[in-house]
Amino acid sequence: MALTENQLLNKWVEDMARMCRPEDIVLINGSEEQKKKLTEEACATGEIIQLNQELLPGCLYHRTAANDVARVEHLTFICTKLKDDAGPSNNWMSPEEGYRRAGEIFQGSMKGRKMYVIPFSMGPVGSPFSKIGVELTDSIYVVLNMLIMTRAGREVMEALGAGGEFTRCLHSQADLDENRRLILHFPEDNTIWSVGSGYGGNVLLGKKCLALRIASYLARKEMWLAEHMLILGIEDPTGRIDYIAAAFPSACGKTNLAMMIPPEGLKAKGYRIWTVGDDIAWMRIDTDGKLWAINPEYGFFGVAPGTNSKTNPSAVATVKKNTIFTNVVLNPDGTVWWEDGDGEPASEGALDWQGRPWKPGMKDEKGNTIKGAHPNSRFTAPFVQCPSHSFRIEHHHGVNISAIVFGGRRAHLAPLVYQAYDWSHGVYIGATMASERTAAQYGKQGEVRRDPMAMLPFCGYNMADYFEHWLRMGVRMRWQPQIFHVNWFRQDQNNGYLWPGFGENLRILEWILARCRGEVDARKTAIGFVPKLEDIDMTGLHLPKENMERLLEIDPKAWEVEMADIAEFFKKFGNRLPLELWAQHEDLKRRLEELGSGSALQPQPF
Ligand code: GTP
Ligand code: SPV
Ligand code: MN
Repeated sequence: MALTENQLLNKWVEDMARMCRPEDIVLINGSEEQKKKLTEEACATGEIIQLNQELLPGCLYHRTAANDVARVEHLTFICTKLKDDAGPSNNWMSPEEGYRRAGEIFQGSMKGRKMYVIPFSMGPVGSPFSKIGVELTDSIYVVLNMLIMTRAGREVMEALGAGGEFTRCLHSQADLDENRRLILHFPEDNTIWSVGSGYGGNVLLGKKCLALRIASYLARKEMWLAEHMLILGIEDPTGRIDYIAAAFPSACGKTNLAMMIPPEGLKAKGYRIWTVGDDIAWMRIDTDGKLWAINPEYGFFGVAPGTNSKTNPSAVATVKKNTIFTNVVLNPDGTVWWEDGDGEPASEGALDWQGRPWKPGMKDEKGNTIKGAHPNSRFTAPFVQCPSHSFRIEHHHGVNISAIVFGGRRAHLAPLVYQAYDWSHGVYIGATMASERTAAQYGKQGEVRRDPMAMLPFCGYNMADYFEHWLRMGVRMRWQPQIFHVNWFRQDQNNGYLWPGFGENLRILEWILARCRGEVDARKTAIGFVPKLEDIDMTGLHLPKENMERLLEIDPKAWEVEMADIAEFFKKFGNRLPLELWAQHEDLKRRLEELGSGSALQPQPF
């Protein structure tokens, strides 16, 4: 009997199975029954460990290979016919070479294993925003994660029908050898091939591979935006909800901001926060000329370390059931722990993320503390389990975006918040973003690198064209969102954070929304509009005034260095870079020179 009624799909599954040679092919239907059976199978082989079902009902535990704990940007490629179409910020391979090299690794890679066929929808099934993908994988861990992260199974098969289009996503963990690991995207063929990894963003192909790299390519063709952004709504006591979309690089605070709880001091104002998404936003201009956004995902794949009842109580509540924990500490009673989490790990019998006996305070030969959880350990949890989840997740048109916020980790330079003068200036601010590298990807941790719109690792085509696309989108909107830049991570001379972050960030969002509504004045500075100190509500937060001054300081000398680095970055794109961005660059340079010629370090009106 045919696998599905979609002949194109059947033929592709057949072709891929001929290459990978699985012992069986299983169609995922999304039923509880099938999920239970797969879980039991994975528990029997040890691939997955069932956690304490009394304390953590429905929760599972998994460890990835020690050499496979984050995205591998150096092994991630955009395979377009022309190298220039991938652009200078992406790794490129020709489609022929990509299929040939990965094909050799896929050859027989599923022998003795099953191939699971997962039909999934990014976005509500049937929404005009949504895209359907089908992932073939030999990993039950991937199946169970995809069942949380996406809408998957029968309902999607029905929406796909006999003749529907879908993104072909092929994954095999093969032998998990990093020398035989490749994450390949063929945007011109609507195809993704990922082999040799079992970790998150490399293998949950609906997420970064489809919903960002392939989707960004489609979005340019179809005149919309696919972005590495959280979406949250802020409801005031009158019931008005304003929505913000924010792009921060990996492990820079999207999940935390999306789930924030108003701080004690602002409680009296009666705000309510609605979480719409924590990682990806798909945005379209609707017939009203406004920008509307959906979250194409259906779950959270969040960073575990640092998550606790103080920093992110919503996340703590979200992961109490039906959650998969990856690379955290396993306690002997079948509970889990991670650094800067709640409570203490077991003093006896705990195992670290590699399955080795572990105790808090353990040191390696060099005297460095051994972490129990990997810094990029994660939880996978259903969206609707978040106490602040928005009912709008099911709306086919999503939510109207009032403000777009860019941000990153900058120990120095970038002030706590500033606002772009207009859309083009905002695009320049996004295009010139930079942040310190985190554990979410391989590479030197802490190094500042340019990460435009937090999309450096996720843009499926030439980023010069991507900037042009952003500029054009602005022209097409009748109501453009205001654009802002934030930095929660500015440090003092002792490397301490100057700003408390987390829930306190609402104070800054409050200013942002007040600016959007034109309710509050600001100081015009060289880099954009900066708040007047008295316009940030500090009720209940005892932060020295000097801190706030430092947080909003603009140092012309440091900006001079930054400008040179931005120019170097822009030059990589040659004459494909929109002239408008060079014009913005020259304008900023001139404004900074004017500021620099004064003696004060404080921003001056001009
Ligand atoms: P990805 O899932 O990798 O895209 O990351 P993300 O942007 O969702 O990052 P997340 O919210 O998970 O935060 C990553 C780390 O930053 C966690 O360890 C947080 O505790 C920490 N963090 C988040 N928000 C803040 C903040 O406002 N201030 C400070 N100091 N740390 C924060
Ligand atoms: C990120 O790295 O930005 C993530 C986690 O959100 S992953 O899905 O692994 O890409
Ligand atoms: Mn992310």
